[in-house]
Amino acid sequence: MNRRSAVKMIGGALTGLPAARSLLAHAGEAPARPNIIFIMTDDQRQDAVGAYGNPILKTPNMDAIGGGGMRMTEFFVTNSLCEPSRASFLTGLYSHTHGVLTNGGGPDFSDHPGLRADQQTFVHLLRATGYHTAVVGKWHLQSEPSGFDQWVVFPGQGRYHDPEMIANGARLQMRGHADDVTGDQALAFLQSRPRDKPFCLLYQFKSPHRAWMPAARYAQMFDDVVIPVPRTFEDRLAGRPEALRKAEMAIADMPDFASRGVSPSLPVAERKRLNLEHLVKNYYRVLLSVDDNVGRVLAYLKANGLEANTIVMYTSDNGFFLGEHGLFDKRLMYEPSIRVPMLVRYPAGIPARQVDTTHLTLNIDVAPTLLDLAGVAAPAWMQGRSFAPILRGQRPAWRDAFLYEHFEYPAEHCAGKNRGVRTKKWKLIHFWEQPEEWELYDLERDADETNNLAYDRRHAGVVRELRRRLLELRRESGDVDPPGPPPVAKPCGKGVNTFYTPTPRGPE
Ligand SMILES: [Ca+2]
Repeated sequence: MNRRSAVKMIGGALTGLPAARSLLAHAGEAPARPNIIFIMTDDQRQDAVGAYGNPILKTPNMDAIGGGGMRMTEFFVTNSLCEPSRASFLTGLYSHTHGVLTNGGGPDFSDHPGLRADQQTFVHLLRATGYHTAVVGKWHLQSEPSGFDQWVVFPGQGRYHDPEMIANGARLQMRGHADDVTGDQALAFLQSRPRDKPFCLLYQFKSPHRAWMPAARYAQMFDDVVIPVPRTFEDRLAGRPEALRKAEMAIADMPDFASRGVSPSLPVAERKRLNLEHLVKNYYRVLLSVDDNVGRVLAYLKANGLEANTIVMYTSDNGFFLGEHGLFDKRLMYEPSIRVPMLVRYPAGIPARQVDTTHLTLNIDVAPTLLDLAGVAAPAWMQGRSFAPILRGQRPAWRDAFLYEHFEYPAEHCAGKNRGVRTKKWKLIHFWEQPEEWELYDLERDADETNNLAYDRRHAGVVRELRRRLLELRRESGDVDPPGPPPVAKPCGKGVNTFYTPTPRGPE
């Protein structure tokens, strides 16, 4: 089956095309309530978007979303891992509340069920008020999609080329690149949807997740570009926790590009440099096919008179290290890992050309925000808060700090369990299993997060205040430690990465 016939088949098979009479009856009628297209990518850090200032990658269609509405710079995930963050976007809850703590698998969380079908999401709530709902592309939660009239998703992580999909339970073999196939499914949904209801489409891409396999048309893109080395590329993690040096996230040790000649026998410096080139170029290449497919859907909205009354929101489930601190992957609380794009366009409801650099907004805020914009009251149990007033150009009183948490350990990458609190100026990070370790960064003076002040006596007062705030944020959201001392961290992986500098800890 080629892609074009697949579009027709899925589009027709899932809903049946609306009757011609129904189409005529509603032609030209704009629904009173806004349509919603929620676009999510996988592992896209904030600056991997042209509009956020990327010097190499051009993303005109992503940029057009923010340009037609608001681009937010202080938008973060509260857990930089795929499944927990996705569940937070859907439910408006922290990981410790919705219960999806990890991506599943491994000795500590083999019974992890994913998001339960009976857990309410903003999609369930919209559907209950008359929205026609769908998800296409990457779902990635262990459990089957729930709350959708239609769903066409990749099993698990999905494949980049000729992916399988599951359409309302039925397995299908697709042809083409995953991002184009996802775009086809989004258009099939839009073309075949009932015209008498507002719609909510979750349009979710596999890119730019591992293994970064570009569409053929972009395979040679950036071949002649030299990727700049991040300022902290040679960071040897001096003064940082042992937990960090044990994390198996060193870009020198990435196995992904062995087939391109990056052999473990090469010197460390050379491996690092080659892996950086391959990683960044392919990460950017797959984002080009995302941008194409964002453009296809924006063009459909325009051509069909849906532009004004459709909310288009663009974000990612977590960020990604591209060589900062000599790392790849995510999980840690450093900025490249937790800061993701947030672009929102809604011409009928929010002004264009806005940039918000002020408010700390979070993945848990998205569910209440979309409900608010759709005129549906967010339930009191949601822990996030609607940022619709900010999108409308108001400046409401807002949070001054947020809680971050990461639980998937021991597991792939061996990133220890950690949580922390971030304000505009400070970030306190706590690896809470024994031996406990702390990090403190002054984000105004040390944006690169290399100077750990947690054990500096002059900052003891700041540490004390942030520890109090961390505890407060946890208690407010129902996260309370069980009685007794914290558990001892289990062993994971090979131990300490040898090419980092072991540094004695400062005073407690
Ligand atoms: Ca992810």
